[in-house]
Amino acid sequence: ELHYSQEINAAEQLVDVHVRNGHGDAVAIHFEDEEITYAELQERVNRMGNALTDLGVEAGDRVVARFPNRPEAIVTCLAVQKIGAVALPSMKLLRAKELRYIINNAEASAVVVYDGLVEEVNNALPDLDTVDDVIVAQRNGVEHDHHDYDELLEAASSELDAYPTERDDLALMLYTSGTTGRPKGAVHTHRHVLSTADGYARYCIEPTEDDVFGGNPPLPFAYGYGDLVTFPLRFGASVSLVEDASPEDLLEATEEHGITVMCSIPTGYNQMLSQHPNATDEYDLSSLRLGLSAGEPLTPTTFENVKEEYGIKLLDGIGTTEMLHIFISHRHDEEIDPTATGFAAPGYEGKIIDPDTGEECERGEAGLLAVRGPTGVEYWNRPEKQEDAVADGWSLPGDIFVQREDGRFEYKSRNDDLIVSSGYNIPGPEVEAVVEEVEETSEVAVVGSPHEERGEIVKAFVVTAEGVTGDDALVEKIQNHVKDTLAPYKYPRAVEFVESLPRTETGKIRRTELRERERQ
Ligand code: 3SK
Repeated sequence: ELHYSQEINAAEQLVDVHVRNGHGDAVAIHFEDEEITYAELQERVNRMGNALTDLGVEAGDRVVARFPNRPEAIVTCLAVQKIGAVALPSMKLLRAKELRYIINNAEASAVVVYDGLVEEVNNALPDLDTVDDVIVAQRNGVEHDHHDYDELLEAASSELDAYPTERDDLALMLYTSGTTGRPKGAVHTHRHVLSTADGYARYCIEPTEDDVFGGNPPLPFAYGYGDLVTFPLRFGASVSLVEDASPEDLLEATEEHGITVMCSIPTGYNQMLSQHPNATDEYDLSSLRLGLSAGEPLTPTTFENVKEEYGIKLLDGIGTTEMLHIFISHRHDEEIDPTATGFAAPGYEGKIIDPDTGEECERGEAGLLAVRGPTGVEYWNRPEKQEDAVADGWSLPGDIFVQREDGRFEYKSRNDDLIVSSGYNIPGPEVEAVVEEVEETSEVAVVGSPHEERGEIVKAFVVTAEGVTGDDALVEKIQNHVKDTLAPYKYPRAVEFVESLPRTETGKIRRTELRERERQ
């Protein structure tokens, strides 16, 4: 079990502790040509924390951080936590409609945003009920009439003592797409944040000060936040940040910054392998010691290809935004069976239950995964969702697994309508609702269809309106409408026109039947 003192502040633990321990000159963040030491990171965090306080942000307030993977994202989240407020990193692809819902639901008081991402904030702003301040980091010359990030930092004091937060005070809030279409805010305490590093990372990855974490999961994705913020900083290591990293960027960053622990999703590894089949001839990748993979199921083929090409093991894991990070994984130094996800991570317990009765299944029997440990599910203002996600203190991530005789957990499928495509969680019903807005459609069902590179793709089955023919022009119209309304990764890459949709006696769409049809 992990123990934390009553008064503890995650930001202080991730930065100030290292400076106090004489590690201030060590590099914390590599970004482009810049090397930001722990002492410099502390100064930026302090200035940002003071700037936010000067604007009126108080302990407990929610502050949105909307950035690609850049140092300002880390500075903002840590500054918010250091003053006792709650950091709410926002996925950069979100459109005004989604931002409006999230920001109003969280009742956020401020938004800190990269200028390249300010447009959707401006579009949402007239309907934001609680936001008093918008702070823009102007990096591309985008004109704005908000507070300027650099000016605020320059004017603010560089001295800041951490707010005396308690271990169960909120530190981080991440929105997750459920199957209902309305995102839910998963909230996490200072203790939760630290425990992801002190359990899973400490034992499964065993980071040292010499490690350089790098990769492409976005920081607002719980997986990215852990891999690229909490883990490197907890262990006095460093992170190589790359904005919108392509496979080539990651290989280049590995050579330039000496990445030792690569973090990506299976799609990311497959793209690196297919786009750069001779990567070891092109780049010096000798610094790599381990790869982390999550976000979607890892196939044994990808595991073997990465091992053969880069000479490293891929450590697969499953986590959820609700649990903040990985709860099932192998350890890097044990024999990895690539046909299984691994064992319950240190501090966690897992079991398989019958989805109907809740009874524990026998080893070898498929059922619903239930987990518990140092992190747990807590939604912001959504008690009805809390009940669905937790049973008797066990969190139910919604995946079907088998626990083998040797204790390893083997992934089978999702138990609900969430589509997992290239690591993005996409609720089918949310896309359905938007496709239905196209006037030429009458009925729509959206499911995941297996795809070699992306794991799954979003597929829409569409019954057209009376007298309308389903043709390529209509496919394009549907796709563009979804791209314009929701985050573009949610658009249906496949559209099939059908006469009717399979329904239950009570009229519910039988998505399971469509999913099964796709899998044949
Ligand atoms: O998708 C996952 O497996 C995952 C892993 C770590 C943290 C969060 C998530 C959703």
